Formats: sequence, C-alpha cells, structure tokens
Amino acid sequence: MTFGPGFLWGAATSSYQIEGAASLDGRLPSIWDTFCAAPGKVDGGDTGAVAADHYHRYPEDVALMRSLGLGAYRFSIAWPRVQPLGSGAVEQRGLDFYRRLVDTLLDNGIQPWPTLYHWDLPQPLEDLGGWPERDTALRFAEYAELVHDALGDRVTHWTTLNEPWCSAFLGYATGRHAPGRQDPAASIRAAHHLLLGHGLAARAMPGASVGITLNLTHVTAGSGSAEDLDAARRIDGLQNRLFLDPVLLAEYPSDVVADLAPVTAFDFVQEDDLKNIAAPLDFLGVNYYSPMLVGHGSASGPSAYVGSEHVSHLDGGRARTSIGWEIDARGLLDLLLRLDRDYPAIPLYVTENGAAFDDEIHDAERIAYLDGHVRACADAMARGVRLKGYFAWSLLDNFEWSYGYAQRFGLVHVDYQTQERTLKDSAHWYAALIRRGGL
Ligand code: IFM
Repeated sequence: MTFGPGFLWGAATSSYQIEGAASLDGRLPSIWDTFCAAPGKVDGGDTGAVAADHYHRYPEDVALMRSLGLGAYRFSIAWPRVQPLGSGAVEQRGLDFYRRLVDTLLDNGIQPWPTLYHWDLPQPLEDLGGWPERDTALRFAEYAELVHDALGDRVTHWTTLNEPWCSAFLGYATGRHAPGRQDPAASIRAAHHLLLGHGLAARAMPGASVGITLNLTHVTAGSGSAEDLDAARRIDGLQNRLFLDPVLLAEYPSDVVADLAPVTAFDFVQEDDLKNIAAPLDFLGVNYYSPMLVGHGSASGPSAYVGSEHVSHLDGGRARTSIGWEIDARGLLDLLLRLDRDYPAIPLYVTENGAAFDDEIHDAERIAYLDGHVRACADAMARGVRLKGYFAWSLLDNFEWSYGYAQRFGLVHVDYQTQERTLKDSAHWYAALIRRGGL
C-alpha cells in the first residue's frame, strides 16, 4: 500500500500537554492551569506546569522529528503565552518561542502546522464568561490575526480550533475539562461562539491555507429498530453534524436544533453568523480514535451529549486501549467515506489518530492500532476519498488532560523524572512507513 509522494506524514502535540514553562516569559494562567489547581479535577493532582518541558527542549524534539522523517509537525500555540490577558498587549517573548520553533522546523525540512486553539483559553477571558459569551469569539479572531501577522511569512497551513466539541461539552456541560462548568445551555452557546470564532479567525488570515480540526466518529445503532436508529441519529447530530454543517454548509442541522429545543432556543445566533462560520476553508482536520455504538435506553456514557436522555452507549465487544476506548479501524474508513459523500468539496487530513497503552518502549499494541488505521486511510483513498495526510497522536507522551500523565499516547516515551526521550518501537515503525511511503 503506497500513498504517493505528496501524502503528508506528520505527528501532533498541543501546547499545554507538552510545553511546561507555565509561568515563564510572561505567560499567564489559562483555564487549564486554574482547573489543575482545583483539588480532585485531574488524576494524581497532575498539572501541565512542567509537562514534557518542550519549551526548553524543542531543539531536541525537532531533531527527533527529523530522525523519524516527518513531513509536518502539528502543534498548538498557547494563547496565554502570546496574549496573556486574552486581549490587548502582546507578549513578544511568547511569540519569539513560536518563531524559534517554526524556524527550527523549517531548517529541518518539516512543515509547521500550528493550531491556534487547543483548549488553553486565557483565564481572564473565562472570568468574563468564557466561550458562552459572544465577545470571546471576537477576541479569538483578533488573536488569530496577531499570530498570523507574526508567523504568516513562514507558516502556510493554519488550523483554527482543535475539537470544539470537547471545549464546549466537556468544558461547559460535563465539567470534566476546564473550565469545569456544568451548564448544558451554556455549552451550546459555547459551541456556537467557538464556531463563530473559527469563521472570524479564518477571515482574519488572508492568504493562509486554513482548516479546522473536529473530533468526529462513526456512529452506529445497536439494532435496526426505529428507536435505536433515532438514538444514532441524535448522537451523530451532536458529535458530527452540529459542527460539520455550519462550517461546511452554512446551516445548523434542523433535527439537532429540534433535539436541543428543551435546552436552548438558539437565540444567540445573530444575522450573518452562519455566513461567517462558513468562511472559505481549505481543509478539514479529522481526529478519530474510536467508533460509537448507541441504542435507545436510559442515559449512559458521556453525559456530554446534552439533550440525549434516551440514549445509551453500548459495548461493541471490541478490544480497548488503556484509556478504555474501543479499537475499530473500520470506523475510520466508514467515517472518511461518509465525509467524502456528505461534504465532497473539502480535502481531508487525519490530524489525530493514535492509542494509549500501558506498555513503555516495546509497544506492539500501538503498532497494531496504527497499522490498522493507516490501512483504513489507504482503503479510503483507493475508493476516491481526497485524503491528503495523516498525523499520529502523539509525538511525545504528554499530559492527557483530566487523566494526567497516566495515559501515554506517544511514539516517543518521556521519562517525566529526567525528561529523557526514548523512541518506542512504534516510532521506528512509523519512520519505516514514512521512508517507504506506505505499508
Ligand atoms: O490528548 C488528546 C488531544 O489533546 C485531543 N484529541 C484527543 C487526544 C487523546 O485524548
């Protein structure tokens, strides 16, 4: 299976998960610093204060990327590092870090793929109401413009948001993520303002190649009964179409709006919002980890699915990764085929795919996971899907949000005591795949 010379092979990380240096060079707290400081929110009381110390060790990390033969590196820019208050003054020392990182990547022949927002909202903006407030979307567009002004001469591909579903629903409905609020109506407002921020940011970066990364999944019904099929429709609506349709079709799915009527009247949508959200886009980033099987029943599983009280999440009977997610590469194939069918115009990149396992250096299970999912990508392309690249999650073991450091997704093992990096077997496997241009 070969992917052709133009296919982009990369690996991904995000700022709070690897950088550390949380109070250095003018960086002020984000919602994740605040969340981690609250007792009981993160397993083991872990925080991103040091993480993988990438802020200091980025030259070594770029050298590792080069040794793997990566064509691109997907990372995120920490808003609280470059604009610590979320508006107003710009912190040049923060921007300088990303200038150095980008230059080092380019010097090593690696394309920089920054994401502007991977969940670290400056705390002062949350203090003003956070994403449920419309103003946060406007502030985000200003931030995008200033970062693009600083790096746009060297960076071509920009991603606005990473996984707005998580920011909205885990952040404001379940409270499992920062800022830890449990307010279903606020979570839908947050989703809208994240999307509005995306669209305004895309318009604020003229000449850039712009995408958004969504965490999408393949949802199936437990049976062919009308109730089970309706459960699958609901979850597909909340997880996938609530984000895809406004961005790519300039409309909210009417069935999802109806499902959510008991929670919100969508009266926060203003004239031209959907036009702005559907700003011209160059690519769609797809993050896929696991499929979803649902049926009619009393609510179970992630209560993040606001407005889905009659849906239960079913066990598909497949093997799971150490974080508990079922493994099914076929779900990625089905998802890519569906995206190609329902949203045919947009080129796709898998911007995250990977697995947490307890094994350390000899990670045969991770290799099997990646191998299966890369094959699914090849299958999709053979069937005509416009898939342009694949980024493994993650380059390094890192801070896995409310799981702390217990879950390891890296191709590269990080010893958090010494910060020593060691290539896992999966890193060698990935390097060989890239060298050969396929499996
Ligand atoms: O670690 C996260 C990442 O920040 C966003 N996508 C899913 C990954 C694994 O949970």
